[in-house]
Amino acid sequence: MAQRRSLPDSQPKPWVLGAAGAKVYAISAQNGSGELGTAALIPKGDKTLVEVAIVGAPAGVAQPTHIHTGTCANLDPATKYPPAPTTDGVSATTIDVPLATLIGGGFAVNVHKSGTELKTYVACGNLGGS
Ligand SMILES: [Cu+2]
Repeated sequence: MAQRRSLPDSQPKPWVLGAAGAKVYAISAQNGSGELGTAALIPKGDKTLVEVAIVGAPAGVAQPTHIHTGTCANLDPATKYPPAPTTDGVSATTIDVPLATLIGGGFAVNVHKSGTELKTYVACGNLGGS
């Protein structure tokens, strides 16, 4: 009988993509970073689990990850909601906002290069629309 194994914490967790009501949006590289991936939004009642999975992320660097108002092309620099930093390509945080708000209000999720290089955006994905 096959034994169930769990992936290491540093790996994206693909089973959330099948979670009931989950929405998944592409995250594209910015400023030549080569970092790209997905943002999965999983409804948790009045809250939402935000799972960011990025390939090409630098090992061991906590990359600040935020939900901002606007689009990737025109982002309000003020952070609207702050999920945990993406570290080794993964961020998973339940935030106190319903899914319908996140996908209905003109928001984008972005990833910054590092805590000391906040002004360099390395990846971004628009939320909503599909
Ligand atoms: Cu940000």
